[in-house]
Amino acid sequence: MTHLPPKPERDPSASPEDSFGHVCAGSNATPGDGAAGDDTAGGPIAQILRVLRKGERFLVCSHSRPDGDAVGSVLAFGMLLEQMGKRADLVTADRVPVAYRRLPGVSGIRSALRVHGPYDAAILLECDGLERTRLRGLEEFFLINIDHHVSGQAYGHVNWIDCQAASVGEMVYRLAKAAGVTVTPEMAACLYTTVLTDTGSFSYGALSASTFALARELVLAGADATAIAQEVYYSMPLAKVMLAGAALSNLQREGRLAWLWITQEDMARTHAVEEDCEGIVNFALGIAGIEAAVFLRELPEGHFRLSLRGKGEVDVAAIAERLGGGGHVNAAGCTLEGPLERALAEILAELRSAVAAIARPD
Ligand SMILES: [Mn+2]
Repeated sequence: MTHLPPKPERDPSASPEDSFGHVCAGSNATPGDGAAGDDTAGGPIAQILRVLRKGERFLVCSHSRPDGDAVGSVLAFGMLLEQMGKRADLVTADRVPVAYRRLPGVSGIRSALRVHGPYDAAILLECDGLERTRLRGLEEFFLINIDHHVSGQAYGHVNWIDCQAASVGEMVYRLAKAAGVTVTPEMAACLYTTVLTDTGSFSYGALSASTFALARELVLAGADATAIAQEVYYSMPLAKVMLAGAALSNLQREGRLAWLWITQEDMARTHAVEEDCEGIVNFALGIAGIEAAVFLRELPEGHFRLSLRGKGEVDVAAIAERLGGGGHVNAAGCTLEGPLERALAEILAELRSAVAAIARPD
């Protein structure tokens, strides 16, 4: 008989999972051109700095179910504004997940579903649309949209979308440098967290030599890489590990595909909350010979939330978009109708044909 963990006091609606946005479709700058075009006089960095310098009060938001990039970039943006002598209100719809609750300044992030106030602009970090925030009332503000998802849309009054950025935090770092503010150890810790988590500990995403150069600069600026990794990866609630066990007991493999799932009953039995589901899909993806993996989580109303992952050969963002979701090429999500057998049949049909289309090595 296993002793179950006490029910954690956490907001069950908070989860960082698959809060992706995705096409470098609409930026005021050339999409995906990295640092080259963004820093020019007419580029988005200059446009954003003009708005920030002119205004006094700003609202800084990110997507619902905030992940490491959302939390870290919101906090760092707040610090940037503070150094510029501005006032900043930091708001996300859901509470900050446990893994990020020890970041500097985190108590400054307010959880709300409606925003309202005398703001000179609202800054939206890593949202491919206003609805990603799950915040009401944003429409009335001057909107600054900063995103790195391939599905990024130019819905703001100023749009800076750079799909080459490893995290939105990297973009905030570039903005801070352009603004001439000091990257304090606190800001560096927040920004390092964005890079660490959005690259899966430097293992995927828009990973390049410049990602490691950025990590180096942030460590030089005072980010404690060991402490941050300990907090993010080695401080899991027991319920999360118990939930992973439940999911692993449902693990299935078929050729280069693997999948696993959890039900509402599993969630209840392990006392898990939504954010505990984050990362479970990686157990399936981590199997040798697997090209794509999916994790299905039963929602209270009987639908299934899917986390799709690929190792590079399968574009899971394209599959997720066909099914009404979205994401990155290697990491995406969507929601399908239940029951489990129906959702599985739907996603496996897509994945089987995607895997069949991969050229087999000789
Ligand atoms: Mn991100």
